[in-house]
Amino acid sequence: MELIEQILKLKKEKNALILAHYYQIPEIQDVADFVGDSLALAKIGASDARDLIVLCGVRFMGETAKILSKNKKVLLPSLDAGCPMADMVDAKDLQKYKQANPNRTIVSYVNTTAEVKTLTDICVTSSNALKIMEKLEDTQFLFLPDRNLGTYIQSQMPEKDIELWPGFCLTHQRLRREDVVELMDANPSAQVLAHPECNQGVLGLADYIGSTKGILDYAKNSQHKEFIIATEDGIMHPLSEDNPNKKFILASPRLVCMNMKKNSLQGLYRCLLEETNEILLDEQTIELAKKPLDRMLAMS
Ligand code: CIZ
Ligand code: SF4
Repeated sequence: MELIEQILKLKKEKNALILAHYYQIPEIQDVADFVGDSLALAKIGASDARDLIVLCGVRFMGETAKILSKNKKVLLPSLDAGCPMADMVDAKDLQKYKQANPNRTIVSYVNTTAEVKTLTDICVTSSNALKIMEKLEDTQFLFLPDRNLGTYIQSQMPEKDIELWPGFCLTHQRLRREDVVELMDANPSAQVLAHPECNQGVLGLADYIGSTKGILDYAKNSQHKEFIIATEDGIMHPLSEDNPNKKFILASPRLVCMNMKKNSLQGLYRCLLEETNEILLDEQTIELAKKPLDRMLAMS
């Protein structure tokens, strides 16, 4: 309790903005000014007047916020909170791919490093990927890094030629189809809500497939009362807060992202106090990485 009060006091003194992703621990979500997905957080970071931002999430989210707010100070409570999926694309490999395939439009999921964004034509998130790719007139794409989200997009747009980078989210990949089948048998009236980063076996069982925000909106608007949730454990907190009379069952106790969970209240306090762990990117990287993000924002 004392720690929470100290964080709130410091935040006020420093006029800081605390942003938290839905996959953060409940205590961090509760102390934040805004909780959202990576894109919503980056947009709020850019439009808010405060110029000190503490982003409680993983590194690519901090980088995205910095790219969209280059004159602000963006801090990450744990600088080593990376995203193994983002790290599955090496910028040099992507550069080679582009040289060999100059006609393919490079579509990058926001879960990529700033360096990879500099080599990207347009960024997408799990909530706007399909809508944006349907609007593009291009016919040949490389989608990276998530092959699960990419396969889902391919299935919805069979007329387009989409090559997939072989990346995946370690956390969502741990969920097996059998885990979901077992819970469906035990909870026959529950609907299955799945994130597109889950594997195809799991997605084939889903009543709804969507981003974190998509899952939250679906659960709120649904007449159903029970749901099996196939995404990272942090989302259980806003789901139960928003819907006290509905039941949510996490599809597996293994759905915990170790990187998202590197942030703690103590780490947040220290980061705010010492203003350490700043996200620093050079001007050229910011300028080039901003282009595909701006293109996405203009189209969504
Ligand atoms: O973009 C995000 O915030 C991620 C990683 C997941 C989602 O579905 O919102
Ligand atoms: Fe990366 Fe998956 Fe963790 Fe999200 S949940 S930060 S995609 S490893």
